[in-house]
Amino acid sequence: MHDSTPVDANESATDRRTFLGRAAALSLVIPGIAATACSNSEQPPRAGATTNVRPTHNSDSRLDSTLLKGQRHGGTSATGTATQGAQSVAYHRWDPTLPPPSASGHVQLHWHAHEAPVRLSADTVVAGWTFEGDIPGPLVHCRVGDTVEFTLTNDADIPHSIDFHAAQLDPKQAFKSVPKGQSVTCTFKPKYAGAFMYHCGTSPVLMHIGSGMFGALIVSPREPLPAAKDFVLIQNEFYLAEAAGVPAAVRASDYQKMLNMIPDLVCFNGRPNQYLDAPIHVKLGDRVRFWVVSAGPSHPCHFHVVGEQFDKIYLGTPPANAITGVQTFSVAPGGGSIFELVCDVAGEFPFVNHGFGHGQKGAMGLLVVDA
Ligand SMILES: [Cu+2]
Repeated sequence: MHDSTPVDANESATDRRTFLGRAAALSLVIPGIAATACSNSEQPPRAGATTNVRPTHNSDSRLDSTLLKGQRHGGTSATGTATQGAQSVAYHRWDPTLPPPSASGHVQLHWHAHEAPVRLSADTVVAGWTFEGDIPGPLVHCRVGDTVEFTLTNDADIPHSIDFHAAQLDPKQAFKSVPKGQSVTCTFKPKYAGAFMYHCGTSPVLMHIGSGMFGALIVSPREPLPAAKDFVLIQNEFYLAEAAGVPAAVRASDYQKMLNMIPDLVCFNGRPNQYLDAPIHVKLGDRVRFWVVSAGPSHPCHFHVVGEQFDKIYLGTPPANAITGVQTFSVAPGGGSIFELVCDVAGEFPFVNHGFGHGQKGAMGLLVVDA
């Protein structure tokens, strides 16, 4: 499902040196402390790597804000390998189908953080910061109480990290940033069912989510929910610079635009209007369940299905806290909600962000109910 297009290892030049200079200002070092739930692989520093460093932190912590106050960081995602080979990157539809949960109850994941160009449409490729080479990152499905054992290895020149909203862990350990070539591992058992975001938590977190480092971990309850066609929709915004300064047709993510919060594109599953172009099909009589995550980085998703009403929305962990007969419901950035509808009418039903300034920028799709 997730293309991982090879990228050219040759890195160019001035941009990279400039960026590395900035990255050095943010350089992080991992203390030799192993937490019970999380550890960091210790490796010798690379030649030229700084060792006179400040403590590990992540941007969700007060410590992080303090440490980074007034420091510079790169304002563009066009770093390292993010633009290399962009012209040949293929488009693929991001499959919204929820895969079955792990049968073993043990989910073992080892992902890589790396920079890679990602094609959003026929004419737009972004310089992405990614988990596993795609935006969003891999879709994960488990059940409450399963064991999730996760390792992130950072292949990029700047530090990255993971922050699982489905977990309850000490963020200073489990979600800490790791420099290039190092890994961080954490293990947890999701306590609640729901549609949970994960993202890179490295400062500035706005830049890392805004450049593509986010995804969804879906946690089903132990007792299965009513049979349904299950789909995952992760809404995010892209804030894109003009193509100048990077290879033609590659758009870098622009930090200043992220701060201004006026996106160029708002997408379900990383591509504008992809489910208008290739709709989601179900059959008359089906129950449809949308697991909707708002990855942001800054805007909510006001989720609505034109011509339908939601039979249920779970306000908390399902199956508890369901409300019924709902027309539109907002999912906060960093949040997730579960929407169910019963397809008792055949036809084509647009699903939209009913905040139409954002719907119009790509957060629309089509649910086709075939008779
Ligand atoms: Cu990151």
